[in-house]
Amino acid sequence: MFDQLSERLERMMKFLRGEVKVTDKNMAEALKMMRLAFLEADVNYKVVRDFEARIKEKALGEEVLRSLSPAQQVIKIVRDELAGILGGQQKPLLFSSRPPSVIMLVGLQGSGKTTTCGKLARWVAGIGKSPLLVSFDLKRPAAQEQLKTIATSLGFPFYEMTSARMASPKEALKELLVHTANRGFDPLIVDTAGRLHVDDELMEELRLVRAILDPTEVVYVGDAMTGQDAVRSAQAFEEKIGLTSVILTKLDGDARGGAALSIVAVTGRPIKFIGVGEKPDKFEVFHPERMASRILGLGDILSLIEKAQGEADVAETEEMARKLRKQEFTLEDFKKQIVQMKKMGSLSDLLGHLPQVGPFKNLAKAQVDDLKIAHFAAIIDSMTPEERENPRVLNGSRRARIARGSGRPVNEINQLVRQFQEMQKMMKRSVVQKLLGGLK
Ligand SMILES: Nc1nc2c(ncn2[C@@H]2O[C@H](COP(=O)(O)OP(=O)(O)O)[C@@H](O)[C@H]2O)c(=O)[nH]1
Ligand SMILES: [Mg+2]
Repeated sequence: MFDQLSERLERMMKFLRGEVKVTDKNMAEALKMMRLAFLEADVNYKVVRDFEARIKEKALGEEVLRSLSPAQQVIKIVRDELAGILGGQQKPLLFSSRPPSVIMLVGLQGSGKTTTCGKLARWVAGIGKSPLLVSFDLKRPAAQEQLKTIATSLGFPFYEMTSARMASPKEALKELLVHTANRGFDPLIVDTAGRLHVDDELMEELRLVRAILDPTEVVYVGDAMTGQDAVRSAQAFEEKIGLTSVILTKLDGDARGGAALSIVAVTGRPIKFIGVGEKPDKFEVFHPERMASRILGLGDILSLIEKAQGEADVAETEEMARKLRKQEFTLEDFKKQIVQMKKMGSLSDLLGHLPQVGPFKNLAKAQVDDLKIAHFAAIIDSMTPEERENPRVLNGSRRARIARGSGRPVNEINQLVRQFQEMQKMMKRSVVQKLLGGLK
């Protein structure tokens, strides 16, 4: 996610870390690096200009200049300001105190509305709600089918809306609300038609649906890959029908970050979720602060742990974090981790949350598959407790014995040990230690 932007900002931070004092001159240099990074990432120029002004003002303030590690202070300022332009505090999805809540998704064609309806239904079901799905995309017959298929495959009810019914839209919409309320569904998730461009007919249609359904949330679904185009069309939707929040999709692709970093400032609406893949579970609550850390290459350990908490043992995860911090992480722990990772989803997914430095970058691309995890576990099982504690004792004859015991070739054992050592080495780096230090 936002690889190029991250790389450039990391370079800027490295530059700052190398400076003993913060001066007008090196700040100007750092700000220039930052400005270029943002402009290249297609961030709205006004957003960049304001951002730069705020950083400059704070970074050259008294407190920073007098502090012991000015560069660190500046990095913290950059991180906080970045979190600020991403929206500050996480804003939760709103529900009506008088159910059903109505969540209406709008946006251009192909932005991911229909897919997101399914993802959102799955997410609200996860917090104990009973969603009902309906589509107002009546022009394209395939649109109804698409949402119905998604609803059915996820096991959620789908309400069939037809053009015939919509001939008298007021009645049709009221009927829908009664149906929803009587059966105890909450929320009603509403898919709508999209166009390639914003046009009056579409806006008219959406305004009508909006006026009658009185949605709790009108969510703009924007394709992050389209950068400033997504921001401009969000602005048009905001002006013509009014929005309450934003979901950005396709952040798994090579989106440069421009949409995410501009849309909140331009529309004044918070990003509540992001789509990070086509599958229904590729959906995350959007946390501005964590995203800021992630972009700056400081890693998003909190999201990682949250994800782990959903699927694994909390105490164990905390224990792992403690061991990593104290550098007591052994091969036995490594095994527990990879088995746990298997439970949590693909390794590359997970590693995307970690600091994008050193060996992790390669590991993330490595796509360790289930079979390989099983093999690694078998190898570690064939080791003695001493070997697991301290892989340095693994000489040739020990490796040969482990190979026989696990039924895996020696080169695979070498590979495992090498990966483990790389991980250990990387854990010793100060930036990771600092992050882990933030965890109790
Ligand atoms: N990679 C990726 N693809 C997505 C994401 N969200 C939606 N898509 C894909 O984008 C395409 C258009 O999605 P669709 O929901 O039909 O868009 P709609 O026209 O706005 O309803 C489909 O191929 C989806 O699978 C996402 O977060 N990541
Ligand atoms: Mg659609």
